[in-house]
Amino acid sequence: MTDQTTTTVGSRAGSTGPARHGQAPSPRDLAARAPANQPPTQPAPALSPRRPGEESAAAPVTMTGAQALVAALEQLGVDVVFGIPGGAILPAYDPLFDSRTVRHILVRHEQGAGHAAAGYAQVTGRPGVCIATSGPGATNLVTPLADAYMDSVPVVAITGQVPSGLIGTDGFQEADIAGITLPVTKHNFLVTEAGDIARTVAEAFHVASTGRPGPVLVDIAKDALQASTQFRWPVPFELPGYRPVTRPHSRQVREAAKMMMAARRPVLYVGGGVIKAGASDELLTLAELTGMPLVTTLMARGAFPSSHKQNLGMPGMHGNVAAVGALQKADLLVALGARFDDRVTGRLDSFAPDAAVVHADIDPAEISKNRHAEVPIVGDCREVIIELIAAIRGEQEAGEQADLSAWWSQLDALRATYPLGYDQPGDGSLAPQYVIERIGKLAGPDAVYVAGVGQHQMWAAQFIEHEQPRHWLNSGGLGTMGYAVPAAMGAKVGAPESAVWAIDGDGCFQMTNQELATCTVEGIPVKVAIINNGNLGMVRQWQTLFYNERYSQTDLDRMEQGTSAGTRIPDFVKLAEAYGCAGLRCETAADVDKVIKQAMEINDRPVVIDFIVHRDAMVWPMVAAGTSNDDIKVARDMAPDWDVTE
Ligand SMILES: Cc1ncc(C[n+]2csc(CCOP(=O)(O)OP(=O)(O)O)c2C)c(N)n1
Ligand SMILES: [Mg+2]
Repeated sequence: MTDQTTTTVGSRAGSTGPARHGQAPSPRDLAARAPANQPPTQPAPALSPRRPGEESAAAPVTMTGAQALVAALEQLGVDVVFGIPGGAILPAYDPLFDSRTVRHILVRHEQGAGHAAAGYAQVTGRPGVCIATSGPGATNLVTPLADAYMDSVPVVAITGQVPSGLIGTDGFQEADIAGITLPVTKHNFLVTEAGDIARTVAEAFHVASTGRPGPVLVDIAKDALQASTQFRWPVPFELPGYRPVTRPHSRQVREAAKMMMAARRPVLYVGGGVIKAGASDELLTLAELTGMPLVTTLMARGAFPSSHKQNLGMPGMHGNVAAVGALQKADLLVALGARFDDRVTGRLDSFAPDAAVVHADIDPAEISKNRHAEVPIVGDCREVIIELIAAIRGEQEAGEQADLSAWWSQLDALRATYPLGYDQPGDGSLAPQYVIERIGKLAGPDAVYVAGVGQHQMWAAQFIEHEQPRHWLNSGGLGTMGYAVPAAMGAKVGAPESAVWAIDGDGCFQMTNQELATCTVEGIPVKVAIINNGNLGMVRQWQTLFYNERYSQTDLDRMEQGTSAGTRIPDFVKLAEAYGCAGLRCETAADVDKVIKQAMEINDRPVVIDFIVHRDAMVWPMVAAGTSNDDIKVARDMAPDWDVTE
């Protein structure tokens, strides 16, 4: 840095290069992306349409730091920000009031702003933006920032800070948010000079959206927002040392291609990085060229069509037997944008014991972090796959290609013997899996599905056919209850033409449902399916299996088991109506389709459906935490026979 007024506070190692998505759109695109409820507009006239980093700037314009912040957002093509004002950030809200291109959505809790920004980013590929005031406003952003960090989502958070003279004095509403978020942001900045604001915001967008995407926080002191400055655009970056590598090393790629052609039991282990890189088309080509089986992790659902015969499904703790078995029996894993998460590997020392590993990732820090890679490839997944395709074509022309038929018959036997399934409850109550399956069928592959965290999340990953990238959003890494409603709100703002379904738990829903008020007031007609089992189902499942059915603190309602007697607290239908949403309830299998269709017809306001489901349904298969994938159970005390034949 050339001056000390912008403090760069570091973070995630390694990383990265321009992502396919997430680049700031040209201001010319602004009119096309104006929010539905505002007329298309042009960016502020006096400013140059060039991107930051380009040579030569327009003549400087005198304005306040706050105006420079808003002008920078406009120049970066930001069409929406989610936030709540307060003392320290108030100067920024004044020029924001005048912006013709940046729509501000007033949320009800800053956590909602953060998840909404992430939901927006996940469906559009562009950074999502959230704004909060200093102190408690900023600390309310910590959870969504940590969430976005774990799932590599480009989010830019802008927070007001107390005036620079008060920093360090325990001033009113002072919190060291740069310090607090240091471990959960890709990068963050503290800005104390008006003249640094525009450049820092441009840098934040660049860092958030290039290389391995992630959240970036810009904390701006109130006096910097109020001071006068000269605004120029574009502004050159000052990011020494930040040069993400996107082009893979060709020798590594050739080596990987050779191994792929020689392997007898290869598996493509596909992670969320493939979606971030926009590499789904290339992945399809690679898969069909090689005929290899593939698995798509929780974060990669939709990276490759679920309906494609080469897709074995989801691996991991609640993955299906064929997908988990494929990894365990493989002689080669080709990991693409995946990070060998413990929920996928199970006990690491018994994970895929016979496999050599090719690991391609844009973040060098991921490679060999959990599992040694025989062939490490640092690069953007799309570029890696394109080069792999070329190298494999070369190998194939030279006559190289192992016969995978024995491998496929082994996997097909597992697939046929242990398909995903569920039991209908004996007491006539609704099976939660059935509800989710029907939503997936009726809403179809063009809808965007956003899950909360718990059993319903796993069933939504399992029983909805995920056919397209950026149509499945969930909190994979952090497992944040409360993610679904605000993330669905952000997704609907980013993709207004798509139906957006939040599949939420009754526990999760109670953490952030106040954003339904935002959805109603702002005209964001999301659909929320509450899978209401009356309890913290996933925790209860562990109590059933590992704590002798001692249900300590997991019941949420006051309903009597197996009856409709008792009190619904809260009554979600009444709650929905109180928020101005349509509120529906469904308690029987016979009504499921009818109620879903009814919800699909309502598009002038948000809809909430309270699906009353069986309270004891369990997610299967399951690899118990800390155990080996080899010990997967398909039902309680029931292990698969790995040696089945067709
Ligand atoms: C913020 C937060 N607190 C606690 C947990 C631990 N936890 C994981 S799943 C779960 C239960 C979720 O209940 P619900 O939303 O009703 O979903 P269900 O499992 O019943 O489908 C809990 C408490 C968490 N993941 N996140
Ligand atoms: Mg529940």
